[in-house]
Amino acid sequence: MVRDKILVIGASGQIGVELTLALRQMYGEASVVASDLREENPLLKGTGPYVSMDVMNKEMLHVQIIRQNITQVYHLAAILSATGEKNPGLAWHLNMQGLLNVLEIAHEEKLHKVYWPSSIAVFGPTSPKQHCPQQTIIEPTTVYGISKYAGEFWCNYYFNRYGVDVRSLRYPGLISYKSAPGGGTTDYAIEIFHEALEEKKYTSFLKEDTYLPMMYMPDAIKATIELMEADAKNISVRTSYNVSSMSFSPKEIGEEIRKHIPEFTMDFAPDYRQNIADSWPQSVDDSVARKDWGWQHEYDLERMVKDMLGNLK
Ligand code: NAD
Ligand code: AKB
Repeated sequence: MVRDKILVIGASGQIGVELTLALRQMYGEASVVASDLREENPLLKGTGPYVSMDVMNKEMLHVQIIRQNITQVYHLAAILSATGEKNPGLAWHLNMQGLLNVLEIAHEEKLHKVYWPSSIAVFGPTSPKQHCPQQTIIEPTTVYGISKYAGEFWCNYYFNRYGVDVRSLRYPGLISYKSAPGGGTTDYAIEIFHEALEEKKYTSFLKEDTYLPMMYMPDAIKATIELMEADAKNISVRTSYNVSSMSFSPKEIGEEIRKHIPEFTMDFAPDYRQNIADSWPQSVDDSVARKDWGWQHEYDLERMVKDMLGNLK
């Protein structure tokens, strides 16, 4: 059996840091090359190889993949929903061209597998709000959502046309404490912990009753690795899988935090991100992922809040 060598693109980001560390535990430090446009995240230093790289530079990406004998790529570099609305052209350019560069090289170099995350942002105001199904009306209204939906179909295209084994998850908003979030609409659910511990109060940029699908990072890493380890014959979705674990509103997470920090108070000052949140479903149905490759989450709101506060303290 050929030993896999992995390249993580966007390794210094919120997901990249934790995914790189998890992959290094599984495959060995030297077998996972971290790369990013920005400097190496301090948590990655000394844990394995790092290269500074721009995914938009296709030649450099190609050279690195050949030079390092890469067989799998996890492509995480993207501009997220809130930042994307500030510069739609740039978000479209990075989110699309970066993915096309990876898919084209994966095809040319016959890479074993590619991972690329999509998002619940593919759904729009016309999608069902509750238990949004795997297949449904999908009319995204943010540039981020449009780029993710188009990306899903590029993945499907490269799988069907060239046999590139590319796999994908539609992550909900991800909550974590190791690495800072990168400009999403769901970032309030991370900021709230830091402010609760430091200031004992938080002003949410989303209204108190805005429910969104969310997931704790350990579950997101578990889902990613389980999908990538699954037998190819069990992968029936080559666009991107819905995955879900919890759904809550700013008010609900505030109340859960107050169980641990009784003096914590919240107020609400919705900004431009409210429109983005209002366009997304409140919960998603991930029964296809559960049936195909046995997906099961571990963290609900209560367990996640306890773990976040314990680690941030
Ligand atoms: P992030 O912004 O924290 O990290 C992205 C990383 O990509 C950053 O370190 C950035 O420096 C790097 N990057 C940007 N441009 C680059 C380029 N041209 N070349 C190389 N690296 C570049 O984002 P994240 O939250 O870790 O998200 C990773 C992926 O997961 C993205 O595709 C995102 O859309 C998706 N996703 C994230 C969430 C979430 O809640 N975090 C939810 C759904 C989907
Ligand atoms: C964002 O809010 O942009 C991300 C996402 C749900 O894709 N967290």
